[in-house]
Amino acid sequence: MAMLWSRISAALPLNEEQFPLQFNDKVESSVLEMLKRSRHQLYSDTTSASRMLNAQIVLDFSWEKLNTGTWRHVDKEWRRVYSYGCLFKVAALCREEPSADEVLQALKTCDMGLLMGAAIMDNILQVIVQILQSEVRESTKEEDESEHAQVKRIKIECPHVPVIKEELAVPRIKCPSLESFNTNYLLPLKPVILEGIIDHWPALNEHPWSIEYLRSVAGCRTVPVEVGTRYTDEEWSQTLLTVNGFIDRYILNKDGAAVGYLAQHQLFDQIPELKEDIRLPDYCCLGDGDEDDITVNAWFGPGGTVSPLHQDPQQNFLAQVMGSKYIRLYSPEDTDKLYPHQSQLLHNTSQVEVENPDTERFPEFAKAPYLECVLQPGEVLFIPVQHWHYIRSLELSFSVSFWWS
Ligand SMILES: O=C(O)CCC(=O)C(=O)O
Repeated sequence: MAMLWSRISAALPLNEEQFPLQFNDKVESSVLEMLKRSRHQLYSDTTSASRMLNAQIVLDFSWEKLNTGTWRHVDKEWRRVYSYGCLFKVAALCREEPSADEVLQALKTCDMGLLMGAAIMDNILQVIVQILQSEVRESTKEEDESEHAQVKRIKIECPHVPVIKEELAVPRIKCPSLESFNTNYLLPLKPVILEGIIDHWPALNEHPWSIEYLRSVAGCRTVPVEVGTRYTDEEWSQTLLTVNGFIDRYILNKDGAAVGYLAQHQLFDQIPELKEDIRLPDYCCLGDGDEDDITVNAWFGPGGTVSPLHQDPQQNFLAQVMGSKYIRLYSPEDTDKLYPHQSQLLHNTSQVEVENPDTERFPEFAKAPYLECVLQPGEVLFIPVQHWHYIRSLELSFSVSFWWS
């Protein structure tokens, strides 16, 4: 650990004068004063306790701002202040011979900054997180090896796998040309399974994604997790866990926990090692939007995870990397037979439990035509904009979806 601080400080500006602290007038002068004090402490001798105290004041103050009103209305300046607070806290934790526990705390602090803050100083938290991660990897190598032995013993689940009727099956096509995909599927907004278009992804080849691999690149990272069978349930909630914690609790189900789903759109920005293992499908270039506007989502969870029937405002390529999923698709033309929730928040979600519908409450549902499939690793489902989709994972599964326009 002795080298840790020298690696972190090498990523920081050389001196106080070169360390930027510019904010607009949304940030009160008392907060700016605290930030300046923390910056000064970074380059001078003082106690860890004093460094920690100042960093915590910055964090507590900005956390309050981040949690006031709706997220959309939180001023970005406060997210930047929060990131600075994280940076100063990491420095306080790592400056003097940190214990293994302090390094883990520092890693979690960086992740909180990456998730809740806004990028500062050329995304310095991302740089520091890589340094901390390599430190943690070194010190937990032995533990990882014993984990591997355990992972091999995971029981293969026997889910209820629906038999897909041929007349209802989503059509399949192998590596169509851009033009053929555009004419036959994108313009008429028809779902299709694209085969062979992600075979080159490192996630399926060089380092096939598996529990062991995810533990090795991201095990100690803190990520948001959804807890509960489906997001329409009363008991559904969100929490923060390390990827290792998520795997132990919800995949290996060590303590018999409820269903948890790592479903989020920030994972690939937060953990670049995973982003390098996937590629944007070429077909996204047929959209009008910019590449930067494509949202890439991760969906990692145990068998039995359900995404209730819902629709989204963009085109979607759902790429299956690990495990398989049962998927049903309904056209937006049949929305009136799908009984969307009345509330503004859930108006894009159907009230019907697709595989166990209440036929008395929702009599029209049985009349809605649909397509279905079991999506296997290496396959990509095109879900046209506004098409209703219901998804149940049949086993441990990792999918990546691309929302594009
Ligand atoms: O795979 C899932 O569970 C949900 C995917 C989804 O709804 C989406 O990509 O829009």
